[in-house]
Amino acid sequence: TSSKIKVDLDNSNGIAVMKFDNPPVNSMSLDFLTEFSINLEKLELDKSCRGVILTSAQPRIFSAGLDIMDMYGTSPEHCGAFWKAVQDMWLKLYGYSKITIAAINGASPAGGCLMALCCDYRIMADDPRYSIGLNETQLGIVAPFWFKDTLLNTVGHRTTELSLQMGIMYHAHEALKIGLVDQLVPEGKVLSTAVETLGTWLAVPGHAREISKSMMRKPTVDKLLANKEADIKNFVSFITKDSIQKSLGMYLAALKKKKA
Ligand code: CO8
Repeated sequence: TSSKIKVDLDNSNGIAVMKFDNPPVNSMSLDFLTEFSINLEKLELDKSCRGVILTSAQPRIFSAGLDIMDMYGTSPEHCGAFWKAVQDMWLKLYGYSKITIAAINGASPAGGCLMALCCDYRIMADDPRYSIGLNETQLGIVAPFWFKDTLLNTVGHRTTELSLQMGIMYHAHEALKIGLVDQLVPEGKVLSTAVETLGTWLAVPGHAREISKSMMRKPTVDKLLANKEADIKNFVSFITKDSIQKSLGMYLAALKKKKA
């Protein structure tokens, strides 16, 4: 299988850039998620790496989120394995010891937004065509508690309530306003700004920063760790329901119709 993620570690500054390269929309399939977690693990163990930037090699799209085809018309066994890969991605990234920055150079719905939210800092392309958010309810599905927690920890209770119930996708400017992203820059500067920003984070004493990060995030991570199996069971029984499969089917049809 060919690689869906390109990793480039600059040994002069310790900054690794992970570029998603899973055309057409960088959907997070089981293969993609597995490759992502392996790469992240390798970089965490690599002493020469000090921070990681996540970005996209595809034009206009950071990531379309979880691959709907892994959840639509697949077996309960497949759904379970897929969900475990989503959990493992989140556990690794949200609890990551090193500095992570999302360089969001395109659309970032659902799982794409989740991945960006797991980073320490988010820089987004200043382009009204790009939007970001947890839009799960629009697909007739429910973002699980740890997706909710990740958003809640970033934008607060009221915004999370509105955001999740309505399944809101925020345009870049709105995302900045509610604190879903930290900074907007012209598209051509997203990656260079991420590198510069990572430099300023690297200037902070690493051990103190790392403990501070863990202090903020560990309770949230521990909540899923304590409920991993139950969360998988829950997902499988929910996603394989006829009514939910029907919703996903309708959503997929609408995606294709939009194009025609
Ligand atoms: N999974 C699988 N296929 C996808 C996905 C996806 N997430 N997104 C797009 N595609 C497919 C499209 O169907 C289309 O296929 P085809 O070529 O066969 O028609 C192809 O990719 C290209 O898509 P578009 O033509 O729409 O490309 P555009 O460049 O016009 O738009 C977007 C790109 C903005 C990314 C657009 O495709 C889009 O909005 N996609 C949907 C994104 C979305 O809603 N993702 C949600 C996924 S669910 C999730 O991440 C969390 C689930 C939590 C589960 C909780 C359950 C309990």
